[in-house]
Amino acid sequence: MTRDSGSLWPDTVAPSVEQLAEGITLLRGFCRDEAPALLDAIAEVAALSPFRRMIVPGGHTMSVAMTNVGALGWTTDRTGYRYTARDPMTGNAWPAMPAALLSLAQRAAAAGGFPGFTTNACLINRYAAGARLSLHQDKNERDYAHPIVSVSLGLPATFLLGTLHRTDTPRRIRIEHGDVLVWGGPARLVYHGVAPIRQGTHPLTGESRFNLTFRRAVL
Ligand code: MD6
Ligand code: FE
Repeated sequence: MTRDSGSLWPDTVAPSVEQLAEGITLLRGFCRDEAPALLDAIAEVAALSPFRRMIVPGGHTMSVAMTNVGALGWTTDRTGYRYTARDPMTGNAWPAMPAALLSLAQRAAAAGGFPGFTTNACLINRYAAGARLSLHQDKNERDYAHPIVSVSLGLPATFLLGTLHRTDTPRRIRIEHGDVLVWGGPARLVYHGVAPIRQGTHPLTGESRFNLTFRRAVL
């Protein structure tokens, strides 16, 4: 099989490193080999803290279903966005971060120029066809010295990469299964989003896309 065969999944191309902006590195294919283990870990998390569609302060229900793993988890309801130590749906602590996830976050951060990253919070997003994430900044962590490591699995996405100014037209970047974005330093508060996911079937995730964003947050 050749690498440019049109019949191949686009996520079978060779891993590569792309600097998208100062502080933003796209590690293409970085976690492709460990994807099955990552998906097993997601299923274990979801068995304890199920995926749910949260309500934003404006009253709308998000199209993306979310859960969390790690000491802290990101949530939203009508009263606002915040990190919590407990899952508001179950009343229990968020599931503990599996070693496989911790290890990936550390290795990817180092490869993206942020050695020594110790994550304590990972938001897990699940997208069905049509689900999207509107332009936002990640600014509930309160300490922006730490990077974010973003892992994509399953169906591809068009990532919208903006600037520090909300009104600038974002670049459109195709993100595939196994790609990892490392995001920090001067880019930490850049606006970004995800265009509506196109219908499809991925051999490992079926009709879904998963995204994990590893952060370091404080309550
Ligand atoms: C997603 N990602 O890819 C959503 N945030 O589904 C994010 O919102 C994100 O990829 C901060 C840093 C990297 C990201
Ligand atoms: Fe984000």
